[in-house]
Amino acid sequence: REAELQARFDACMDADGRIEPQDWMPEAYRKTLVRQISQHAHSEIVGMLPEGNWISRAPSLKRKAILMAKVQDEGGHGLYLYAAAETLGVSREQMQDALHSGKAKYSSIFNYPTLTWADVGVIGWLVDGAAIMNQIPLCRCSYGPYARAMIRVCKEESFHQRQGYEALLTLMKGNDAQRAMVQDAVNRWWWPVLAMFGPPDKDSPNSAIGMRWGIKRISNDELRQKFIDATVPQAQVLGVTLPDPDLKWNEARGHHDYGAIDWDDFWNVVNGNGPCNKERLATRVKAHEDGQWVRDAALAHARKQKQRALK
Ligand code: FAQ
Repeated sequence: REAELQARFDACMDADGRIEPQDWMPEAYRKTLVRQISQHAHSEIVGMLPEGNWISRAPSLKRKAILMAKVQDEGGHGLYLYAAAETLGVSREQMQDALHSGKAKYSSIFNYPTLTWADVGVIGWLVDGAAIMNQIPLCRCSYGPYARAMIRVCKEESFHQRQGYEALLTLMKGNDAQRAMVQDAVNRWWWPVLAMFGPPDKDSPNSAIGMRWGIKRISNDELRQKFIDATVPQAQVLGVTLPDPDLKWNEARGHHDYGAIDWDDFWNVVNGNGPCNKERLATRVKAHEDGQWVRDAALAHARKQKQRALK
C-alpha cells in the first residue's frame, strides 16, 4: 500500500502536479514544507519590526499611512503562511514556540538595523524586490496552499517595492544630505540583500530535493543573478552607486559579474549573532506576552458562547 502511494506521489511530481492537504505525501516532503513555510512566516512577522520602528517617525502623514499599510500586510502574510503550514499538521503554538525560543530560523535580512528614513525606502526597493524575485516561482510550488498564498503575497510585495522606490526617488530629488542618506542606506543593505537568496548552490543542502519536489523552481544563485541584473538599471535611474567595484556587465554571459559575498557574515547572522538578532527576538517575545490578555479574552468569550448555546 505504502509503495503504491509513493508511486502515485512520484508520478504526480514527474507530471509537475499539485499536492493538496488531504493527499498522501512522504514524511520528508511534509517536513521540508513545514520547515520552509514556517521560516517564511517567521520572516514576515519579524520583518515587521525594522520598518515598524519608523511608523512614529515617518516624515509625512502620507508616508505614515503607506508604511502602516505595508507593515500590516506583512503581519497578514505571516498569518496566511502559518495557516498554510497548519494544513501540514503542525500547530501555530509549536511554530511560535520554535521562533520565540530561538530554535527556528527566519530571514537573515531582518537582523540589520534601520538607522535612517532612507532605510525604509531601501527595504522596500531592495528587500521586497528580492522577496518578489524569490516568491514569484513559489506561486508554481507543488503544494497547493503555499502556491495559492504566494499569489496574493506577491501582489502586495509589488506595492511594497514600488512605494520604497518612489520614496527613494523623492529623497534623491531633495538636497545633498538626503541623497547622501540614500547612498549610505544602499551601501549598508546591498550585500545583506544579495545573501538573502541563500548560500551558493554548491553549499545549499536543501536545493536538490526542493527542485525534485517542485518546491524550488529556480536556484539560489540563478535568482541572485536575476535580481542583480534587474536592479542595476533601477540604481542608474535612481542615481545611486551599488557598492561593488567588481559589478560590471559581461557581454559573453549576458549577465552582470559581481564581487564576493561575505558568507561568514551571513552564517554569523543566521546563527544568531547579527547586529539585531537579540533585539528582534526580545521585541517579538514581548509583543507575544503583552498580547496574552487578548488570547485569554478570546478564549473566555468562546467559552461563554458555547455555554449559551448549550442552554
Ligand atoms: N536567512 O539549502 P538552502 C520577505 C538557511 S520574506 C536565514 O539553500 P533552502 C518579505 C536555510 O533555511 C523573506 N536562513 O535552503 C518581507 C537552510 O537552513 P535549514 C523570507 C537562510 O530552503 C519584505 C540553510 O540556510 N523568504 O522578505 C537564508 O533550499 C520586507 C541552507 O540553505 C522566504 O522565506 C536566509 N536568507 O533555500 C517582509 C521564502 N537562506 O532550514 C518584511 C521562502 C538560507 O536547513 C519586509 N524560502 N537559509 O536549517 C525559500 O525560498 C528558501 O527557503 C530559501 C533557502 C531560498 C530562503
